[in-house]
Amino acid sequence: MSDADVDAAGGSEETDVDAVVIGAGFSGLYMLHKLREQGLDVRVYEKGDEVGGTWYWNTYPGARCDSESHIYCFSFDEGLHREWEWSERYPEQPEILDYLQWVADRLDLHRDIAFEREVTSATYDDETATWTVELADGERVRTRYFVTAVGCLSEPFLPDFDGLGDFEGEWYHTARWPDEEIDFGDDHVGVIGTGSTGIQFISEVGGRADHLTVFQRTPNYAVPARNRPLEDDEYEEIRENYDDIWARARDSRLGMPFDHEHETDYGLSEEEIREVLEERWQQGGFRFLHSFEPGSILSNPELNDVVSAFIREKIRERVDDPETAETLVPTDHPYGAKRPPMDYDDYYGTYNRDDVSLVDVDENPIERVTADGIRTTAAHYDLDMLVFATGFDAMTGAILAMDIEGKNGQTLDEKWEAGPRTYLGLMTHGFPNLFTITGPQSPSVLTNMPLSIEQHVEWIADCIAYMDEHGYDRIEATEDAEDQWVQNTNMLAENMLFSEADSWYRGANVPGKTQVFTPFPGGLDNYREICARVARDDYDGFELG
Ligand code: N01
Repeated sequence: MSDADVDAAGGSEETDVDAVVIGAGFSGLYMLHKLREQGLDVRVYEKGDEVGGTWYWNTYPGARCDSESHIYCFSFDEGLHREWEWSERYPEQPEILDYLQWVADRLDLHRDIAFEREVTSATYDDETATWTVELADGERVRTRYFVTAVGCLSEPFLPDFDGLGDFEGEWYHTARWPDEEIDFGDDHVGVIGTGSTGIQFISEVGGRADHLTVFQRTPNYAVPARNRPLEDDEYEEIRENYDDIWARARDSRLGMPFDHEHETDYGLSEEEIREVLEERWQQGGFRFLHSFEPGSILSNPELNDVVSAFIREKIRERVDDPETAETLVPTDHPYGAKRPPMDYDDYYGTYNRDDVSLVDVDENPIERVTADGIRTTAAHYDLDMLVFATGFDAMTGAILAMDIEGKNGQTLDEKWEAGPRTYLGLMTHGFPNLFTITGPQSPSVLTNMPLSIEQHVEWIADCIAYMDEHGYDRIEATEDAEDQWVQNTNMLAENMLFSEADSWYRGANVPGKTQVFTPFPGGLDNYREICARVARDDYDGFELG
């Protein structure tokens, strides 16, 4: 379809392809496969030296996925999910990476992916309706369709602590963990951050280091994951029921096929609610968040009060020292207003060890990093190694790390200055032919990611097929449709409890970032319907030409 001749090894020649896709994680791999099947000439650029995305970068000890393994995979190809067999209820990072490499091999994807290539900018030309994408090494590629598949949590956030440059020991961010095995044995290790990552890391490394000091600013509500090996017969049953499992997952709020046996909390006494919670606590994982009618824990403050109090009691029961327990008990935000972390390995029990200690840096903030540790307003902590589990510039960070210039010289940075503006999280007005997989204002991080990704990829591929069929060469979200979508997303979020936490969902973790709730909180099931209707109505809300 194109006159392209792209030199995979690089070069400065300007070349043409039908589609450029940035990133080779779940999203980029499927997008490549799908568009290639439709006969397009596709080029994927990937910063890393292998496929994997999130699971390529996040190799820190304890890294594991909170979605259950049998649904944390592609559903589009029966062969893929029938042949692969997950070993545990929740997949560990190396297993997911193996899976994605296996998928890439099976679908022969590597040949269209250029590795260790970083896209630095992309500029739209309205005359030709093409994008010129530029790489760090100077290569320029001209493409009709420009698709970002860069993930929602891929731009690491490192707080700007004074003195980090003076630190004489080793330090790491969890999302840029080194390849070589780190021996914590004789070290006094300090870890900053108690989000999902920190909780996994602390549970795993507590007891492996000479001493682990945890610097916690905000306590979190960790719910037991109840991980375990998947038995052969259990896996056989999953395989036999895959069609039903996927159908139920697609038709659910979270993209997870959990039953709602306790449909509603309406009319239940507090004691009855607690009975349900206890049962779900034993089941573990996201099934706990799903104890009642979808979304109700996140929108009903009275119910949430009971749930939050229930978890607080569980924390107090597990931690021996009452003062440590109180420091670990969250009181500043309701459960679920921040992304709920999972506890894989007795996270709270870790604090009962003599070689693990907790420092409350909300009460006594970190003043600076020194040559040999961390100084808070109350004390100095001697440390040989620092680990930053401090999260990401989420949702927009990785997209805005590239200089993207749309129509009339407007940059995406300028356009999103007061927060991202998109239509369906898929496109943004003023930037024709630019598609964002799991972009801001799509369900993404509030759902089981692979299913959300598949829906986006399929929608984009169908849209491109439609354009080809009708002879269109450009598509752009209208300003009206975008305004309505942003308003709709904000309104849904305001009716939930999300505003009661300073979370990365709202950009609150990055100093100076505009705070606005970014994912679409209306559920994957509803979102799928909306997108399908838009496509059925000849791409209602988009201008095609
Ligand atoms: O990052 P986070 P994460 N001084 O932003 C603290 C996904 N994920 O990497 O809460 C002191 O949640 C910060 O404190 P506070 C998942 O969606 C998935 O843990 O801002 N502390 C917080 O404790 C998850 O939600 C999986 O007060 C500072 C921590 O650093 C998302 O990734 C596994 C600080 C950051 O927590 C992000 O999780 C892991 C400072 N200056 C992650 N700055 C699985 O599915 C930040 N902090 C398994």
